[in-house]
Amino acid sequence: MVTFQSKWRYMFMFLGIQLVVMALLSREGYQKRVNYFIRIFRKANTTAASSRNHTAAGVIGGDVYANLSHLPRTPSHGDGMPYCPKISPLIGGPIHVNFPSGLSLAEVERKNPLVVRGGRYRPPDCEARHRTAIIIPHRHREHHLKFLLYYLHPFLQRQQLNYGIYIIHQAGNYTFNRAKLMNVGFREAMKEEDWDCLFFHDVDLIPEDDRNTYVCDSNPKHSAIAMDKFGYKLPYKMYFGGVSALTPLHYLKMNGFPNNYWGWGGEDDDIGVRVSLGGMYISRPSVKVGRYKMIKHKLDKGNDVNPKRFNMLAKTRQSWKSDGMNTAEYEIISRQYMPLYTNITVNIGTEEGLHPRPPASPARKPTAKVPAQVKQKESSLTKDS
Ligand code: UD2
Ligand code: MN
Repeated sequence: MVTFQSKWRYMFMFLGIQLVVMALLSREGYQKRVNYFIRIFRKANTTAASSRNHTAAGVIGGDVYANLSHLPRTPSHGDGMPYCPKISPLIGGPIHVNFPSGLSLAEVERKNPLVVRGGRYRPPDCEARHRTAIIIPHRHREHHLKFLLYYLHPFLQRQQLNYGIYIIHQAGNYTFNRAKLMNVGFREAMKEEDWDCLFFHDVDLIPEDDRNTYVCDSNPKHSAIAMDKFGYKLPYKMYFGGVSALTPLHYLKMNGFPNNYWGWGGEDDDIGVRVSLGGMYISRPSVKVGRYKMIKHKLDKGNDVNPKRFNMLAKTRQSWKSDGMNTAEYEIISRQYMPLYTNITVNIGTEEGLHPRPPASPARKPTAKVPAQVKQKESSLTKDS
C-alpha cells in the first residue's frame, strides 16, 4: 500500500514538472530561450573543435517572426509616446534562413500586419530612435525580392526602427547600372522623408543576425562583412559591396555614387575609394553579426561584366567630384505605393545620355521628317518597365 502511494506521488511530480516545462516553452519568446541554450551547448562544442569549423559550420538561428506576435495591432502613435529603449528587447540574434517554395507576397503581407502602404513601418508602442530607408536596385529579380521582403520586414521591426523600403527599378533593357540606381534612390527617398540613415541593399542578400542593426555609424558602414559566398569572411579590406549604410551627410561628402559604371563590377570598389576621398573611414559590424546568405544566381542578362572597370577605378581620384550625385540625370517613369514597398521605375538612359539617338540603319528609305521631340518621346515609350 505504502509503495503504491509513493508510486502515485512520483507520477504526479513527474507530470507536474512536465506541465511547468510545457508552459515555459509555449510562452512568447520560447524560441529565443531554446536558442540560447543551444548556443551555450554549441559554444562548448566549438571551443573543443577548431575555430575554422565554427565559421564554416554556421550558427543555428531562430524564426525571424518570433518576438513580434505580442505587438499591439492598433498602433497608438501620438504625442507623449516614450522613446523606444536604446537596445530593442525584440532582438533575438541568429536567424534561420531558408527559402520555402510556394511563398507569395500575399503571405508576406499577412505576416506583417503593421506594415503600411509603400512598405512603411513605425513601432506601435514607442517612438523610434532611428529613421532608416532601405534602397534596393532592381530589375527582373522578383523571386529574390519576395524572399528579401519576407526576412527584412520582421528583421527591421525587431530593431524597433521607423523604416521604409524603396525598390529602384531600372526601366528598359539597356545594361544595368547599380550605382546610378542608388543615386536615384537616395534623392527620391530624401524627397519623401527626412531619413537619417540610408541602407543600400542588394536584393539577394538576406541578413542572418538581427544584432546587425540597420542604423548608421559616425562613418559609412559596410554591413555585409561576412557572406556565405565568401566563406563568412571579408574578401579584402576595401570591399564595400552588398549592403552599406550612409547618412545623408556621408553621401553628400563623397558626392554619392558613380553614374558611369554600366554592367557588372567595379562600382562597389569605386564607392569604397570615395569614402576615403570624402575624408571618412569604413566602419563595420563584427563578423559574428554581419552575416548574410546570398540567394544563388547566375550573371543576369543585361548585366555583362564591365570590361572598363579597372581603367575607371584607376581614375576615381580625378573623377569623383565631377561624376556622382551632382551629375545624376534621370527621369522618373512611375512611383507606386505597394503594400510592402515603394516602387520607383526610372529611366537612367545609357552611356550616350538620357535620350540617346537610335542607331542609324544603313539602308534607310527616305521618310517624312519627324521632329526631334517626337522621336525622343517615342524612344522613351518603347522602354518597358
Ligand atoms: C556583387 C556585389 C554587389 C555588386 C556587384 C557588382 C556581393 C554580395 N555583391 O554582387 O554589391 O557590387 O557584385 O556589380 O558581392 N540587379 C538586379 N537585376 C539585374 C542585375 C543586378 O536587380 O539584372 C541588382 C540586384 O539588387 C543584385 C545587385 O544588383 O543583387 C548586384 O548584382 P548581382 O547580384 O548580379 O552581382 P553579385 O552577386 O556578383
Ligand atoms: Mn548577387
